Amino acid sequence: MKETAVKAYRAMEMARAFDTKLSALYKAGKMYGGVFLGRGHEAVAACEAVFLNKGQDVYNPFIREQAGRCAWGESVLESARSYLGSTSGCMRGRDGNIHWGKPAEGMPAPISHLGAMVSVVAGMIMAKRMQGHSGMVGVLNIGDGTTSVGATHEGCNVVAVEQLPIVIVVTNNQFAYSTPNSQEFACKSLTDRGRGYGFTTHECDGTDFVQTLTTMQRAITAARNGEGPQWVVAETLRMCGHGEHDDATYIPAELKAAFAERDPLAVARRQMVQHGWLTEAELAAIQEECAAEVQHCMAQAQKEPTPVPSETDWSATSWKPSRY
Ligand SMILES: Cc1ncc(C[n+]2csc(CCOP(=O)(O)OP(=O)(O)O)c2C)c(N)n1
Repeated sequence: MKETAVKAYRAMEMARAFDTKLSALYKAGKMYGGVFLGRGHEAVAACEAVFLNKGQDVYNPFIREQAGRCAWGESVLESARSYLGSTSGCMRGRDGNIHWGKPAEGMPAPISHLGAMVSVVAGMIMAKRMQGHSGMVGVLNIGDGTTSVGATHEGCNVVAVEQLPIVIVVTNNQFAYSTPNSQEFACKSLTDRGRGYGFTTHECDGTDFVQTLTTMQRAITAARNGEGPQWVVAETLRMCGHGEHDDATYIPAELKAAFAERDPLAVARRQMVQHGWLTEAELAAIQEECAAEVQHCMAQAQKEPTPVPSETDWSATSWKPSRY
């Protein structure tokens, strides 16, 4: 477990360093579009993706899963390029956001429409099954708010009926934009929703690194071993606004206080030392490496050209993907 834990932890540090830089650039007026951070989501994202294999599996992170993108094996350079509109990025400078993907490598680009990706991942996994593949698993992220969207329901139903090897990770960060859980759903727990579709369900404290790691391992292994679709509800708090344009003043002080000691990064650092997986000096070295890597990648993406509108072929279909 040590190697897996260290890999996941490093991805969390990289994502936090990236978010910190991204937020600074946003506040400096250097970003063209919205900026969406994953503060509070790092353990969930890193611990799911660390059990996946690029080339075999399907992984669909959403806007708060930078740590998952890193654990899947992507450099933060790709996210920097997407946010900054670099033509060297896989979206060729057209995204200006975090909706990027490399479908040929098993990571579809998520779209904003909540719930739409459930059926996309289901389709990708069904295609693999029709091609005779086995042993693959699809993991996708949805939020508490997304569980109420019609497209989510339709997609989940197909996943369950087809008994697809898919793990749906519901990160309950207590709010859908500014709407609190109490106004989002009337069932006792979001786990009930997964059970209703016919998924096997799991729950974890998404701020507890070790608990999240073992829960994800159990769910992903079960899906991979043919035990049908799995539904994981991970509880955390979004430690920021919906985007950096949102000051999150609607999050009650008591709730913030209740989570004050539970920053997933702080918990993970403590647990890495407690388990003897890393020393304090090694933790510090990883944090420094991540900060340097983020600095380098942001600087690199800022130097790269952005599309020239008059010369760019904006057609979505005329371009043949050669790289991804
Ligand atoms: C179909 C659809 N309806 C509404 C929106 C607008 N919208 C964007 S994010 C969001 C809240 C999402 O909440 P949640 O699923 O809990 O994820 P979180 O942002 O909390 O991580 C909403 C309503 C959308 N993108 N798509």
